[in-house]
Amino acid sequence: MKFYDCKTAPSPRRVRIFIAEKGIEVPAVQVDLAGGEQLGAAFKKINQDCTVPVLELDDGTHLTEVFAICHYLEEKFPEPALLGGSATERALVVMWNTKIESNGLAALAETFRNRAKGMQGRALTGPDDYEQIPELVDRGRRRFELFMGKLDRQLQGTEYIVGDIFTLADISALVACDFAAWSRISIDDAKADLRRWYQLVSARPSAQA
Ligand SMILES: N[C@@H](CCC(=O)N[C@@H](CS)C(=O)NCC(=O)O)C(=O)O
Repeated sequence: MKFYDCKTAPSPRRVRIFIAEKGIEVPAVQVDLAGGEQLGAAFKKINQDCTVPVLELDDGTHLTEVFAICHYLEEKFPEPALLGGSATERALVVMWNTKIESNGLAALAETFRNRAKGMQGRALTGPDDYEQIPELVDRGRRRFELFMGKLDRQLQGTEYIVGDIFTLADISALVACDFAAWSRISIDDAKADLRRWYQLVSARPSAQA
């Protein structure tokens, strides 16, 4: 296997944490996103969507999308389970991971990509250029702040997002909370359960990945 990574980007970090929790070694190559390597002909052959992470399998298959990569790694390296144990847990992990992607990470990307100078003309990932829409900066911020309230309510009375087990949902939410800092969004004092959870998951060695 070969892992196409970018040390500074949030999406591949989700996979790096997943790999660290599994205790496996996957050789990684860094893709220079700031330099536009993802838009070049060589990388387009690997992923026509021009994004990282990508996991290259030994038969040459390229897996893109964080969830697809984690799903594959969970099948190949089942322990420790990071996508849930029972049918209900597995469904809840998919459910929360989907919510975190669409209401959390996408909201933050909206804020960041429509504001940052370096993202002018690159407001969306992919091979096609999109201009920034300044109105989306505040909307994305508001969406994420409201979503943190939902996470806080979900965490009332549970250690992790899906009950008492650490899962991909926690990994995705941790990466989202750290990505939020890029837009100077932090967890306010009123969200006591979210703060408690953030300290817990940030203290895991895998959070350094
Ligand atoms: N839905 C994708 C999102 C991947 C993504 O957005 N990756 C970003 C880095 S966080 C990227 O490759 N950006 C390239 C660019 O900005 O051109 C996934 O789950 O893997």
